Amino acid sequence: QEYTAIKMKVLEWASGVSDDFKAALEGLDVYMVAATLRPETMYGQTNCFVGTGINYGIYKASETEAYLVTERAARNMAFQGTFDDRGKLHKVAEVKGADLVGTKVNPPFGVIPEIYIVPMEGVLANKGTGVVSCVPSDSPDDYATLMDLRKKAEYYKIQPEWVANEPIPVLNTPNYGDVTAAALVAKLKINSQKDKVQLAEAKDIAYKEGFNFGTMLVGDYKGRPVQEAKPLVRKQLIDAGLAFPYAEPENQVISRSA
Ligand code: ZZB
Repeated sequence: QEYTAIKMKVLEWASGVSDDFKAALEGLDVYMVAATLRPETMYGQTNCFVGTGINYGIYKASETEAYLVTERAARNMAFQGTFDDRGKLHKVAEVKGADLVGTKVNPPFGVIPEIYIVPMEGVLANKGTGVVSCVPSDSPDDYATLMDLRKKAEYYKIQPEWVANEPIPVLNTPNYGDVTAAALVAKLKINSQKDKVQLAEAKDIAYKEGFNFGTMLVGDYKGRPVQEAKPLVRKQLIDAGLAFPYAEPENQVISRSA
């Protein structure tokens, strides 16, 4: 499975992280790295998800940069030549997902330049990087999760203003309009992120409709079919140093709804 790893620069840590943690990161630009199959939707990021019970590490990529991902992902990256010191892990700090909630990051190509880290229940520790970009316009899981977070901010230990961004129209599909995920969540009567079966179906439809019939509404490839724009936006992100290819070995591939 070939993902695009998206580098979200940390602008401000949540109040949950310790002073020792911050001290360990002195002099480094830290990026939370999300694995996505849909680089063309990055304009529509409203948040970024972590699993509250997942352990993350911060690994040096170069003298000046470090990436926040699961150890499993860092190991894959090391072998894929992502880090200057190929094949080696240099962990500078570790942190629990719960302590990252409220951190502010910059999403590459995002229409909204500063977004907050919030919790998602279904984030898998053994898939991608354990960091997930939230695109509620085109991912039904993300849309349903965002609605849950808004309804129960206190329960999820978040500030309401962290989830105040509305979904941003990124692409049009002839059958579901400019905010495909919202239309599908309504159509399949999905009430929350716990409605796994309907969400799996909605995701399947959203992928197919977006890829086969979608037209871009924003960015340099506005007006072009998603099928054409997808590799072009991916290349733009990579050329700008905001993303890199990340592959998941065959035996590690897991589907979100599995
Ligand atoms: C942004 C995005 C925008 C995504 C979209 C999807 C969609 P899949 O489909 O199951 O093979 N993801 C990545 N890592 C994890 C994880 N550890 N736990 C849970 N979810 C994860 O998985 C690929 C997608 O699952 C990734 O692409 C990511 O969300 C999420 F408009 O990134 B995506 C219809 C889907 N649309």
